[in-house]
Amino acid sequence: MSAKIDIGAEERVFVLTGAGISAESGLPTFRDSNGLWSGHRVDEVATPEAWKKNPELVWRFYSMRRREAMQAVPNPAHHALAVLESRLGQNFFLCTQNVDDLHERAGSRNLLHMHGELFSSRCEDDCGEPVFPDQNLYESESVIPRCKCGARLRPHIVWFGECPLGMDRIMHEIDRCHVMIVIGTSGNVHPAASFVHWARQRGPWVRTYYVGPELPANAAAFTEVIQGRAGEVLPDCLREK
Ligand code: BV8
Ligand code: ZN
Repeated sequence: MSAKIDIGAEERVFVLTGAGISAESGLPTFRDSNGLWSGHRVDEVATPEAWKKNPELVWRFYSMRRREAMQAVPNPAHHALAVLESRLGQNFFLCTQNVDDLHERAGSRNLLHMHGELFSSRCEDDCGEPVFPDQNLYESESVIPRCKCGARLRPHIVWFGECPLGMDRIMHEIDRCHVMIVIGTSGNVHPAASFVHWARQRGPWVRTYYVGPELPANAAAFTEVIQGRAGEVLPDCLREK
């Protein structure tokens, strides 16, 4: 039986998830592949410079990730968070670093993708055309889609060096939470890795938990670390008293 995360009836919960929560759904994490995503280095496929240099390679990479994510299904950790949300209602907020749609498919609703979404695309020039849902695969130069303005369409992903999405909402939710639960993230990528510090700075009454099989880089900042694979330990941790 894993440790319990007790949540009071009126307490607000902020959850941050990373690639680790999707690991048991078969989606590779960044670290497990030694910093390589299917043979590609981050700076070859996940930066604005990579896009300028080789948009075809970037679209091949994200098309492969779309294909993988379409074949994946939510695991018990995703479902446990959706159950917690149904229990807490508006006192629950989920921020994910992940770009897959497994949280939505498990039923999570009050959710923010701070690093963008795999199944959305947008104009590379931000000409005003809206971000739109897009499940298509673009695997060669000739099929790279164009915006109405003539510019190329790009994945709606926050690359390294780009500004994360929803930071105002995230800061607001950190400022009012009583409990922060961080799941499956190595704590190497900022600003997400700082959220636990921002929460702790508010005062000793804020309780912070980490759930994952290895200690994250920011482990010392957590009130408690619950070691284990999220799909195995999270349902028990969050089970109602
Ligand atoms: C920004 C979309 C300014 C792409 C991603 C030096 C110091 C501090 C910061 C920087 C610095 N140098 C550069 C920076 C900035 C940079 C950064 O942090 N770089 C790092 C590498 C040093 N950050 C940025 O550029 C960000 N932008 O800073 O803008 C700003 C700041 C504040 C306010 C306004 C503006 C933008 C970063 C976003 C990049 N895009 N994703 C895509 O997915 O294709 S990041 C991407 O990699 C993921 O989204 C994720 O965030 C990250 C991988 O991290 P994790 O999710 O933690 O995954 P990882 O593989 O590392 O770890 C997996 C974990 O799961 C492990 O701990 C493992 O133990 C655990 N696990 C494994 N199995 C399980 C499990 N856990 C539970 N259950 C299991 N079964
Ligand atoms: Zn455009």
